[in-house]
Amino acid sequence: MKAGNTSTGGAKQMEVTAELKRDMFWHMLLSRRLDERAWVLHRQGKIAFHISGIGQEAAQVGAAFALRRGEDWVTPYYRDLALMLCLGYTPRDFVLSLMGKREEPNSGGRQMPSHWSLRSANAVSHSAPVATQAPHAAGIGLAIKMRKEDKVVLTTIGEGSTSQGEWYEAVNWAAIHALPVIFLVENNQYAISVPTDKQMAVKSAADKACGLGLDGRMVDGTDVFAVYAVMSEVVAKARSGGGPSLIEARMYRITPHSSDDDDRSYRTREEVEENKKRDPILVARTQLLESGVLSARELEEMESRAKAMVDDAVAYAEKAPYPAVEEAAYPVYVEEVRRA
Ligand SMILES: Cc1ncc(C[n+]2csc(CCOP(=O)(O)OP(=O)(O)O)c2C)c(N)n1
Repeated sequence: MKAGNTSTGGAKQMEVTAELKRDMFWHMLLSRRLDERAWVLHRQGKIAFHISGIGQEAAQVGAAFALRRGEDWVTPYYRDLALMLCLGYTPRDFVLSLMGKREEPNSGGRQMPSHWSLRSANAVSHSAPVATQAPHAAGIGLAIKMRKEDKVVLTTIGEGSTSQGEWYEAVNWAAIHALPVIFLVENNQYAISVPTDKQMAVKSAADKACGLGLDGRMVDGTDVFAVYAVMSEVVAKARSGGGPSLIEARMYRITPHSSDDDDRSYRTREEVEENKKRDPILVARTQLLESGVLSARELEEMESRAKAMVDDAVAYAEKAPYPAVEEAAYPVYVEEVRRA
């Protein structure tokens, strides 16, 4: 993946080459095919739980590509599979974590799946209470500023969770101290069963920025290139001491909230079908095919490569060992403490 290696922050990132576009699309597609397989694994009874990022790939890939991988920091949220794949998380890592296997990088099989952590990408795992990743990002941003490092922090969240006190505290703190933090709200229009207009009185989560003293921007979260352009700008601004930004990328949650939710009880099939017309994979694929950046043959090759990687990840994870019972408390409690 080229994001971390080739992106430099600032104007250069705005030049989106054909290769970069194909690379972004590849990560979106891989994420989608993996995510779809997770649903199948759940229905086969092979995993206990899945929370999906289907429909949110454009926002996540556009954001990830604006970062320097391994230098910048990320405090993500549970739907960020595509974001994590861009930062170096592998399909094997994902399926291992779905199955709670020992080798998975989030927590060695202790965390819920999709509570991402990847040391090589400075990606920090979050807790299950929503919005707790936002104060972590503000804290990391403060450390970066105090150490005068050339880094930024990206933190993501669903729009419903921007109702939480922790989120306001984090944004307020980052704004006061002009910290290099990007608050990306992935507005998929539902918080479980609660639609956006029952969650906030403003039209967009980005409008909350004016009350807290930072820049707020809205972007079409189904258009990966639009998200990349906006993210590149605000990342460059944060890197050069211009302070935090609040971005709302709007899309639609195409799947139910999780594998344990029946969304037929609160939204119609017609609504879902209508919104699928702006499925970000469809939007990007159409753009790339029509502009000649991607040929039908290249697309087919990408599809078979993605399928092979997903098959490999499942076969690998199925054979991988679970953590041993004796290791359950480690590394939360180190040996010495447990013995004491
Ligand atoms: C503090 C807290 N309250 C409630 C929950 C239960 N919960 C988990 S996800 C979720 C919905 C969050 O919606 P949103 O922030 O819009 O993100 P989305 O899931 O739609 O991506 C809720 C209420 C929780 N995990 N933490």
